[in-house]
Amino acid sequence: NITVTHKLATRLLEAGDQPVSGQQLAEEFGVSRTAIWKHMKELEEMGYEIESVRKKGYRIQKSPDSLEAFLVQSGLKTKRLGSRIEYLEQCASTQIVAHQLAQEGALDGTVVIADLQTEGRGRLMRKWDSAKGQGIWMSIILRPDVPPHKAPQFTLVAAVAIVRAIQSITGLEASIKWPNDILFGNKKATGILTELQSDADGIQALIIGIGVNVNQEREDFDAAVKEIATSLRLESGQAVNRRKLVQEILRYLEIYTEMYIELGFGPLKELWEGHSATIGKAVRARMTRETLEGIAEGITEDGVLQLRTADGKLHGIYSADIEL
Ligand code: BT5
Repeated sequence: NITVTHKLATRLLEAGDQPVSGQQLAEEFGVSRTAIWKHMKELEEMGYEIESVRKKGYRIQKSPDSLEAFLVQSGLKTKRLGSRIEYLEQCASTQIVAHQLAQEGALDGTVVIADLQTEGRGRLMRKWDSAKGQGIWMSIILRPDVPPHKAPQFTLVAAVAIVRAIQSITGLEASIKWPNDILFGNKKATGILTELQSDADGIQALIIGIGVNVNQEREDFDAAVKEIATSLRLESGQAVNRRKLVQEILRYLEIYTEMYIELGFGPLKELWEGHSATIGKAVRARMTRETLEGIAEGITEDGVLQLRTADGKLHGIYSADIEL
């Protein structure tokens, strides 16, 4: 049965390099050693490489790059985020699924992850290219007790969390383009989409959508984004373990959202500025009604971009597409 196999995988993943003996596993799981051996064969069929160390036991050498819930949860170092994970092989958009779950009462910290999105979306209903098995396509439901106008700040908080997580797993230094892009040079590796369910009482749920290009090669991108997109693999020259990156993103996101809720945006503003690709630069800000050019001087305590135009005027920008 699949659940014992999953639990075995979790047990061995948590043991890391340390082999666990068949005898011990048999005792822990209340089954025979032959049964344990059969489960190991099942794991191998699922794509695990298992080493059996003489006289010492079993150890996982390689696990499949799968984002199934039990795998993401094993070794996850969070209290709230990911306490419930809905993994889908395929869906239209994890945002749609998460909105639905939030409406049905899903708790703070619920995460929806898909291996493939057929209608992944960006802001203003733009398309988000979500190749199968090669990225992290996930939506996180938060239920913070903050007023609705603070929702956009969560995009900035998430950006800091993702940049830190990418650095911790790959050593790569990405930069943030206000408000929601994570870049290497001028190519986009990650987009963030924060959406809101609110009523007269305030925020009911925040749905933070995160799309990270992880293991795409150049030809894996849609023609529409081939020239403007990059992946962690393209940047580092190596395949990156998506499961570990998801775990690290959730860990940092939990730390930083808690910091934000307790202390406000102040301490995060500094972290954000430290990773910013926008501040101090000449930029063009395209908004629905107008386009402004000027120097991006900074962001306010509320995360609003401050743009100084040639006439010396300082403009507060709440939402725009920025060209560097
Ligand atoms: C974003 O919008 O960058 C937000 C993307 C959020 C995606 C996640 S995936 C999980 C969750 N479920 C969803 O359905 N969405 C979220 P925006 O700033 O509007 O940028 C969209 C633009 O980025 C597009 O118009 C393309 O130019 C470009 N783009 C599309 N796919 C891309 C990709 N995979 N990599 C880099 N750029 C891409």
